[in-house]
Amino acid sequence: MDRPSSTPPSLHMAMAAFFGASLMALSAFYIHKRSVDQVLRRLIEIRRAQSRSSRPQREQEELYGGDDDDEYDGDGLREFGSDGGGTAVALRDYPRSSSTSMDGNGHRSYGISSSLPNVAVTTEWFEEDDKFEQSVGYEAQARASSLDNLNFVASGLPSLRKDQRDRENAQLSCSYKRIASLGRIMTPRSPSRNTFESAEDSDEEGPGLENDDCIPFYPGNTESSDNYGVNTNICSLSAVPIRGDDAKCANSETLREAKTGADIQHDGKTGSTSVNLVGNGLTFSNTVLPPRIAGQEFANTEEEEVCKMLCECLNLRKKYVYREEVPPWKAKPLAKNSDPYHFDPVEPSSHDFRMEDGVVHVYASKNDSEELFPVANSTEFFTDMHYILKVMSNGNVRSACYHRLRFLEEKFRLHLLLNADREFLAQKSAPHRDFYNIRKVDTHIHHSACMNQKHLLRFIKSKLKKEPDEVVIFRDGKYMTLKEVFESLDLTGYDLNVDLLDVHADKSTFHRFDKFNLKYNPCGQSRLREIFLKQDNLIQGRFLAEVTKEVLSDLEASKYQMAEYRISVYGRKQSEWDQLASWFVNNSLYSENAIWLIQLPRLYNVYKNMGTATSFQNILDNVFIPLFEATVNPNSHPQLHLFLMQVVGFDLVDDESKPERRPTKHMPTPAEWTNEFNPAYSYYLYYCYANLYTLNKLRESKGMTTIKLRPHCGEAGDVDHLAAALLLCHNISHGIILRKTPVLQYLYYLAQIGLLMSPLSNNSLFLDYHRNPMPMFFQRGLNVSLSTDDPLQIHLTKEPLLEEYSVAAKVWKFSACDLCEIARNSVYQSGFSHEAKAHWLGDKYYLRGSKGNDIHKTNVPNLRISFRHETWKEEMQYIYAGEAIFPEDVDP
Ligand SMILES: *[C@@H]1O[C@H](CO)[C@@H](O)[C@H](O)[C@H]1NC(C)=O
Ligand SMILES: *[C@@H]1O[C@H](CO)[C@@H](O)[C@H](O)[C@H]1NC(C)=O
Ligand SMILES: *[C@@H]1O[C@H](CO)[C@@H](O)[C@H](O)[C@H]1NC(C)=O
Ligand SMILES: *[C@@H]1O[C@H](CO)[C@@H](O)[C@H](O)[C@H]1NC(C)=O
Ligand SMILES: *[C@@H]1O[C@H](CO)[C@@H](O)[C@H](O)[C@H]1NC(C)=O
Ligand SMILES: CC(=O)N[C@H]1CO[C@H](CO)[C@@H](O)[C@@H]1O
Ligand SMILES: [Zn+2]
Repeated sequence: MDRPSSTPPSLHMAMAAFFGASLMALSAFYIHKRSVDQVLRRLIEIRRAQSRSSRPQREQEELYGGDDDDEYDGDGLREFGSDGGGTAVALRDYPRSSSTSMDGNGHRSYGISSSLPNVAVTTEWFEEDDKFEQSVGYEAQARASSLDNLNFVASGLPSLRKDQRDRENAQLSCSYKRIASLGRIMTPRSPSRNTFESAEDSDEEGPGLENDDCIPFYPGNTESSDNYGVNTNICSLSAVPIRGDDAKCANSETLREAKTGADIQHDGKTGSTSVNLVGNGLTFSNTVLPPRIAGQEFANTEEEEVCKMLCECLNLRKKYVYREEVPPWKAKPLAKNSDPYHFDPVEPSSHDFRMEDGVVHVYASKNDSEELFPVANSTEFFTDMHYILKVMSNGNVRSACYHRLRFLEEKFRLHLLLNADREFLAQKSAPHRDFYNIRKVDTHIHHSACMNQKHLLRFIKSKLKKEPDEVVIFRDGKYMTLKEVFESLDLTGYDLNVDLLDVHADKSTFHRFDKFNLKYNPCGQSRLREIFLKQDNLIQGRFLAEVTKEVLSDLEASKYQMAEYRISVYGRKQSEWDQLASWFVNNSLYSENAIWLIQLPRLYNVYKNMGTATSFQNILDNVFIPLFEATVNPNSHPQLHLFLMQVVGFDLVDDESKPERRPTKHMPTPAEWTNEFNPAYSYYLYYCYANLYTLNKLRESKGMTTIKLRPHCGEAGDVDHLAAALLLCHNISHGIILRKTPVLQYLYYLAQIGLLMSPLSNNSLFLDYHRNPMPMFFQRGLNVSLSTDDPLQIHLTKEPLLEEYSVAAKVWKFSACDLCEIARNSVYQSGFSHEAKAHWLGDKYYLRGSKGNDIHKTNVPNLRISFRHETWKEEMQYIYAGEAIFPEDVDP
C-alpha cells in the first residue's frame, strides 16, 4: 500500500453543507421570481409519505439527486440512437432531467411506476418557463427547501454574487454537474485537473464544463479554505476524524449514522465494506454518494426486474466464456525450452475427434461415444443471444443503464476532484517508475501492417540495392527478378518515396490489405505486396520475415513495449497452418516482446464465388482440424505444435458494416450453408467459439497453452455483434459501437470485458477523433487500452504505440496517472504468460483491487485502483441485490 489517505471524511460533510448552503443562497435570489408553493407542498407530502429508508440516507440521496434509479425523462436517451446528437438538445435536457431526478423520490413513495416520467409535473415546470435560469431557479428552490426541511443550517455564508458566468454555470446544473463544478473549485490546481473537460464532446453528451474555472458559488471563501476549502465550522460539527487511514475512523458518528439503516435491515456486510474502503486509503467514501447497499430493497418491482435481467445476461456470459479450470498462477509452470523452436517428440494421446454439425467433438478414444468436452449448441446460443437483444431493447433497462453509466462517469470525476493530487503525489513518490518505463502492450496490431511506412520503404530500397537479381515472383508467364519488377513498374530505387508507396499502392494493395484483397491485379503494385508482405510467395516469405525481424528487434530495443501481432489464416486449405508455422520456425521468428494471434477474415462468400469452398463447413474444417491434429498428436505437425505455443488468441476480421441478416434461433448447420451469402457475424463467432472451446479444454487437459477468442467487434455495423461477443469473447478490439447501446455498455462494464481501442485507426481519422468514445469509456470504468491497429497506414513515428498514447494524452488531456492505468490495463488484457505479467505488474497481479497493484511496477497509485474496484463492486452489488460474490483473483 502506498501513502495512507489523509483527506478527512469531514470533507464530504463540508462539501455537502456547502452545496446545500449555496443552493439556499441561489434560491434566495430567485425566490422573488417564482412561486415555490407547488414545489414545497409536494416535497412536504413526499416527506410525510416516505417511510422507506432512514433519514440520513435520504438526506444524502436528495442532496445528490438520488439519481440512481431508473426514471428518466425520455429525451436523454434519444441521442443514443442517433449518431449526431446535437448539443442544443442535450443542453435543454439537463434541467429537465434534474428535476425528474428529484421527483424520483416522489415516484418511489407514491408507488407510481418509475418508468413513466411524471410528465405532469416536469413539463408543467418546464413549459411555463422556457429559460434555463428559471428552471434552475426552481430546482434550486426545490432543493434548498428540501434541505431546509432537514434543518440544514447555512449560517455565515457569504452573500451570493451573480454574474454572467454564474448563469452559464447554472445552465449546466444537472445535479451531478453541479457537484463536479463545486468540487473542482476546491481542488487546487494539479496536472490532471482538467483531464476530462474536453471529453464531453462525445455523441451522447451535452456541453462541457468549460466555464468552471470561475467560482460561482464561493465568492471569497478565504477564511474557510485550507487545502481543500474545508469549512472548519462544519468540520467540527460533524466530528469526523481527520485521517482516513485508520479503520476505526470509519466508525465515526456520521459514517455510522449513514450506514445504520442498511445495517439494521441486513447483515453486517455493508458496514465492513465501508471500513475497508477507508482502510484502503480511498478518500472517496461511500457516504458521499450512497450506493445501493447490500440487500437494499429495490424501489419498485420494475427496478428489480431490470436488475434481474442484467444479472441474467451476466450469468449467461459466465456460462459460455471459456475459463481455465486452474488459473495459470495456480498451475505449475510450463517447462520452458531455451530454444522456442526446438521440437521434442511428444507421445500422442488416444483422443479421437469428429466434426459434427460444424463443431469438433472430442472423445476419449475411438470406441468411446461420450463426448468429453460438451459445448452449448448453436440453437442454445442463438436463443441466448436473442434474450440479450430483447433485454437491450427494453426501455426500462435502457434508461436504468443510461443512468448508471452517467452516475459512474460523474463519480469518476468526483474522484478526480478529490484525489487527483494525491494520485499525483503517489506517483511522484514511486521511485524510478514513470510513464516511459512501465510496460505497455500493443494489444491490437496487424502483422502485415506492423512496420511504419518509412521502415518499409527503407527496407524495399535496401533490397533493391543489395539483391537486385533475386528471382522474386512469377508473373505473366515468367520469373522476374526484383530489378525487373521495378523496371516493369517504371520505378528506380531513387524514385521511391513514401508518397509513391502510399498513393500508388494505396487503393488496391496497401490500403487495408490486412483485410486480404483477393483481387488479382496484374498491373500495378499488387506485386510489391506479393513480394514484400506475403509469406507464401516464391521466396517463401523471406523478405517479410526479414522486415518482421527488424520490427521485433526495434521492439526489443525499446524494452518496455510489447506487441500482439495478428496474422492471417484464411481457411482455404488445410495446409495453411503448416505453411505458416514452418515460416515461423524456418526464420526463427521469436521475441520475448511479441506473441501472436490468428485472424480469420470472414470471406466465405468470396471463396464460394471463386469455387474454393462449397459450404461454410469447408472453412471450419480447414481452420480447426489441423489444430486438433496438432494437439492430439504433436508429432503429426511438429512445427505447428511449436508455433501454437506462441499463439494466444483468435481474431475475426473484416468490414463489419456490410449488411447482414440477424440469425434466427434455428440456423442451417455449416454443412447446409451452401448459398452464396456470407453468414452473419454472430454465426461466424459462434462456430469459432465452439471449436476453440473444445480445443482449449483439450489443450488444457494436456498441459498446453490455450487460445482465447478476441475478435474485432463493434467497429461498425450492428449491435448484434457486440451482443454475441458479450456471451462468447474474452476481449474485443474496437467496441466503439458500444456508445450507441447503454445496456451493452453497462454490461461490458460489469463484466470488465477488455476493449482494445485504436482511436487513430481508419474508422476514426482525425476529424472523428473527437467523437471517439474512448475517454468516456475510460471515465466510466470500462476496461480500455490503447493500441495501434495498422502502423503502416496510420502512424508517422518510429514508436507508433507511444504516438497513440501521446495523441490521446494531448487531445483528451489524460494525466500521467490515466496513461499508466491504461498501460496497466493493456498488460492485463494481453495474452502474455503468467510469468511475464508477474514480472511486469508485480507478483500478486492476479489479485483484485489494490492488493494486486504494485506501484513500483505499474506507477498506478493504489488510490486509483481501489476506486475502480470499489466502484465496480458497488455496481455489482446493486445489480445482484447485494448477493454478488467476488472472487479474490481476476479472471484468467
Ligand atoms: C475398439 O473396439 C474394437 C472392436 O470393437 C477393438 O478391437 C479395439 O481394441 C477397441 N479399442 C479400444 C481403444 O478400446
Ligand atoms: C441443443 O441443446 C439443447 C439443450 O442443451 C437441446 O435441448 C437441443 O435438442 C439441442 N439442439 C440440437 C440441434 O442439438
Ligand atoms: C522451411 O524449411 C524446410 C526445410 O528446409 C523447407 O522444406 C520448407 O519449405 C520451408 N518452409 C518455408 C515456409 O520456408
Ligand atoms: C475507413 O475509412 C473509410 C473512409 O473514411 C471508410 O469508408 C471505411 O469504412 C473505414 N473502415 C473501417 C473499417 O471503418
Ligand atoms: C481492467 O481489468 C483488470 C483485470 O481484471 C483490472 O485489474 C483493472 O483494474 C481493470 N481496469 C479498469 C479500468 O477497471
Ligand atoms: C474480461 C476478460 O475476460 N478479460 C480477458 C481478456 O483477455 C486476456 C488474455 O486472454 C485475459 O487474461 C483476460 O482475462
Ligand atoms: Zn484491426
